[in-house]
Amino acid sequence: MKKILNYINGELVEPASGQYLDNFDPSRGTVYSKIPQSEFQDVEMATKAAEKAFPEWSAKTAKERSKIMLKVADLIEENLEKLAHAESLDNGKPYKLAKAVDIPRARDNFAFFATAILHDEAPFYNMGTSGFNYTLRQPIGVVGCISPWNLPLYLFSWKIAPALASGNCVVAKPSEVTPMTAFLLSEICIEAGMPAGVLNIVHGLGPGAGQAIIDHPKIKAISFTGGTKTGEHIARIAGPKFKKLSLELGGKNPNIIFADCDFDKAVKTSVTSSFANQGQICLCGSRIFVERSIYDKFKTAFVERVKGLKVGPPEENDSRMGALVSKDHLEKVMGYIELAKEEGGSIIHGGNKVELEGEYSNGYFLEPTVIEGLKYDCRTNQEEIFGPVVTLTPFDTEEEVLMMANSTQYGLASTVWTENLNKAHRVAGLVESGIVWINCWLVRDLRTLFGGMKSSGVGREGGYEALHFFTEAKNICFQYDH
Ligand code: TXE
Repeated sequence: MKKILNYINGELVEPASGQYLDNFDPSRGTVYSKIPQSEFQDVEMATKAAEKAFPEWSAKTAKERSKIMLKVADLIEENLEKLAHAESLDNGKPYKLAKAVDIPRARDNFAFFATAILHDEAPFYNMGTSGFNYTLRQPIGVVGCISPWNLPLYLFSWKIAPALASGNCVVAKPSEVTPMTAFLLSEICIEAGMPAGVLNIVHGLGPGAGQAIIDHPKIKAISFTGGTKTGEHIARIAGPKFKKLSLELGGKNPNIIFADCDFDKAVKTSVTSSFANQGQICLCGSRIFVERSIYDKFKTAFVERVKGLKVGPPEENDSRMGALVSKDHLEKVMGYIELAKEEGGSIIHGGNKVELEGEYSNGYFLEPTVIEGLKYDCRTNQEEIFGPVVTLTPFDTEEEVLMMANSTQYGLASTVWTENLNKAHRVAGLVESGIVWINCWLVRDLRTLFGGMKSSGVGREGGYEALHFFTEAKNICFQYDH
């Protein structure tokens, strides 16, 4: 049975307690590896290593840090298939998806921030003959990165890369549910010649290793992606310690489809935005609002396409959906399907576990599920389900759909389908979300900001937003002698 190790001070080490946790293969429902059950002691060792490495790492030029990070990016690319298989096995997502999206994006995250620091500029405020001001951005020191299980290496690297690029040293904890690719990244960093202590990866539970990271007095900033409840908890602890906080939390994203949309593209893309990664992406459009005049036409076409989605073993090339990430999560999502029925919804497709044959017979598979007939403000339409479950709701006016779309506590992402330019940009400006896609979904330019409002989080990731988060800005003023 493979044992994952922590990556502390440049070495792969056992947890101080010698305790390990089971790591499940969600497609087979079996334990396939063990992960360290790290606690405060391991986080303390990692933080000491990061503190020791900080002076030298932060003193390196952008070019020197960039070189090492680009080597990591190259090694991720070289190990694409190995990493994609590991991601698929650990998370349950189709191998094809991991190979096309998750791992290439992890490589891009390292490459993007390794080069962004070679081009950054800082403001200079000229006071004419009396003097001038300039902004200095300096690394914070030791920072904490805590990431979730849905896009494991993709989101893990999305935090680590800007933190390292801007000269910080990192104590990172991936989700205990999907730790494998973070472990493989440790091996890649050693091969890339990442100096000891610059990046430390500590595996373990949230209340254990995770809590130790947010508590640690020497860890000055926390970048977190995960559930809103956990984000709330982290803010309560880290707030009074005046740590910088970046919280990327849950979503309940509206997918707004007007009658004057490009119908075929809206249907096709909505199937992907509903069920990609088994609906386990915080950006999935789980509430589909359709203008009444095309509601029936859309419903028929959408369900027809959904029927064609194969739920199967992640390794099979034609599997469009794999297993949900864990037994607990499968039960949580099934619970919401029951709730939808209690709230008066009709399941017009799916709603059942998928029983596969042979070695996959105990996997956590669920049909893509489409529900209609619910009120916009019922719990099913207000709470994050985070699985392959979407609701269809008709609307009559722009005002009505904006009221319904904006009615939840969340404000992460939204999609607007219309060929009317004025309407597209008007609605995009009025919908309460940090990210709006017009006639597309999950199109990502890494220079753009990323994040949500309301209960979807605090702060923004991406591009210079991320580099600014991981630095302290200083204004230096100089006055000429007269
Ligand atoms: O998230 P958690 P989970 C949503 C989704 C999901 C729910 C819970 O609705 O059902 O969140 O998912 C660490 N101190 N999203 O359980 O618990 C934990 O170990 C410090 C949306 O995965 O928030 C893991 O590494 N750390 C999200 C990370 O936090 C703690 C993607 C996320 O775990 C901790 C995933 C603590 N006290 C889930 N408790 C998105 N926005 O993409 C937990 N952790």
